[in-house]
Amino acid sequence: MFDFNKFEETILGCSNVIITAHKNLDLDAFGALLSMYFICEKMNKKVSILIDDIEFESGVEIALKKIVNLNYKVDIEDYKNILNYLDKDSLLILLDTNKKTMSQNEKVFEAVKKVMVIDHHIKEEDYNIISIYEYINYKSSSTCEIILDIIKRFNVVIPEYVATVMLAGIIIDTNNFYLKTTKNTYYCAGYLKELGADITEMQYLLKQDFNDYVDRQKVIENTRFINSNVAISVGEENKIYENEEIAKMADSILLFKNVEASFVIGKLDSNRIGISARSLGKINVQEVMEKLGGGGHSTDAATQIDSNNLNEVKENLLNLLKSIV
Ligand SMILES: [Mn+2]
Repeated sequence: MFDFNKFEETILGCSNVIITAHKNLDLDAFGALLSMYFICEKMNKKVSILIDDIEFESGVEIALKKIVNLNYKVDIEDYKNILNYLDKDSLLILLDTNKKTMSQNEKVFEAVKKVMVIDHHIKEEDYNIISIYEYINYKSSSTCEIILDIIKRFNVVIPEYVATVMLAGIIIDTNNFYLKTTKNTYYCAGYLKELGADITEMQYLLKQDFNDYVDRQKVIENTRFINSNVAISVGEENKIYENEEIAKMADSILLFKNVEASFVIGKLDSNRIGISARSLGKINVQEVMEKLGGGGHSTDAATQIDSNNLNEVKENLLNLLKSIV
């Protein structure tokens, strides 16, 4: 359970708040940053958002421009400027990741003494953040859903456009309310509508890039099936994929008829291959990923392998699956 008292006490007990999230911001991370900003403001804290990204995903870019046009006074700073804001009682809130190395700038962890983490990703064994308070729940659909519970609890009024961004974040992270969606997720969506989320504005945030879509379809087109219910897709030989792209393709393939589990293999860089695995629950994909050096949860797992040989990785996976399914 989220400890609202501890959360409030931690915010009230610091001199100022710096909020940050993972690199390559997505709409869940950005919605979380913005909404947490307004929560801290409501608690009368000086608050700034740390963003070091230079390029932005198209939805995030649109949202960034929009908050400037709407004249929302949100203080966004890069790492260099943030250093001027820090003292021994500053609080850093890390959102939508629980890894320092994945954060906007991991150096900030050396510059602050107090850290809070709010996230919905699996906490791995090498977790190394010493925090005053952390809430990391992989069962939550999104960081925006966790933060919306804080908004409800403290009756925070967020600007309408922030509600729009948060709703887009929930939609992205649940793949349109398919994944990790609970009663509370729908309730949050309804509450965001009440706060003024605009569906037309949201569509602009969720628009896909045509070429990315075509690239994903190419991989999906090459899906092969084992026992007709396990799908395996392999990325193109000379293409490097973002981790999230591989994960999204595995999410998409799980939606097809008969598919109980999906595995997508793709190059993450010249000598690293990633596998994302998804399951509806009957097949434990965590067991499979663990045998390949990875981890996760029974319905949502992944691994990374030092290799540049897609075929070999696929064969290893196939062999493993033959003994399981
Ligand atoms: Mn997220």
